[in-house]
Amino acid sequence: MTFAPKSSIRREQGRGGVSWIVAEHLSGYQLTISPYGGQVLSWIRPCGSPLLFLSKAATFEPGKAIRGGIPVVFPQFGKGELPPHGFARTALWDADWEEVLPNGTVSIGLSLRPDSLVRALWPHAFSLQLVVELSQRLAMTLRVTNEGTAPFSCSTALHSYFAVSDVSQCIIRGLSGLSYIDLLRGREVFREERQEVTLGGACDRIYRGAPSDVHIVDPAAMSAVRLMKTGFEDLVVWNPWEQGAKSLPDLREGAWRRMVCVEAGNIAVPRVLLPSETQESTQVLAFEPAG
Ligand code: TA6
Repeated sequence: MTFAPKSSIRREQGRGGVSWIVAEHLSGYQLTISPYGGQVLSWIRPCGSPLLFLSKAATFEPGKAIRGGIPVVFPQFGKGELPPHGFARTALWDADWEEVLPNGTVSIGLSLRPDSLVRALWPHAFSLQLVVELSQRLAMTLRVTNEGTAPFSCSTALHSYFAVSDVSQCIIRGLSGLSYIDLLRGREVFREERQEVTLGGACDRIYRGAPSDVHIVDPAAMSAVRLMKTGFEDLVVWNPWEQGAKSLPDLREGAWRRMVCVEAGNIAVPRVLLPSETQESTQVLAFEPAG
């Protein structure tokens, strides 16, 4: 008798007193999501290799962001009037569904609506929905709806931390010809001329009008992650490097070398949502062997 592999979903006691959603696709890809922050914490290949970086010094304390995985940035990117990267990544989201579809895809729906604390921070009626679907790919769709009677402006991003062997060897393909805002050079705007972008030091850039398809290549692992996006205009490339990492207590010494953030978002130009309008953005990640 042969046993056909099946997809599965279960709950596990996570850190910070939160119950984590742990899923495995019939192909062997695995995923962990925390309702705290609506955050994908891990995405693991069938062979057991993690494709996302999660800091071993990450704090799982209420009110603090988890360093790694794929934090959801809303309604603000970076520093500003709200906490850095907004409040979505430190809020407890509702898990609306956790199911295996007939084709074996694992589908998880999470949502966030403002509570009194959030309304005090940001007085706009909104709802966020994040749909995460695991097959041999990891698909994430973020929907922002203006539930109020007045327009509001917001930025969104999926702040993905990719695991790499050595960030100094990492190559990002697909950014050539784009203009980018360099946050380490006074937000000056430059043009990317390279077909293959490599990081030789700290990097914090918002590439504008990025294409729907980029590759994050890890030459040492002879592998790549393909990032496909729709409804996200920009891509941020970030690594703090050795000096910058020293100011991040939730990053162990030297760990900066094994991560690179490539973040799909609507950042350079925040989006204005009219009453009842929904903005839908999708990111699909796929592992690819890279010779
Ligand atoms: O991803 C770019 C960035 O805005 C950087 O400037 C850096 O601050 C990073 O996000 C991490 O931010 P966090 O608040 O998670 O430490």
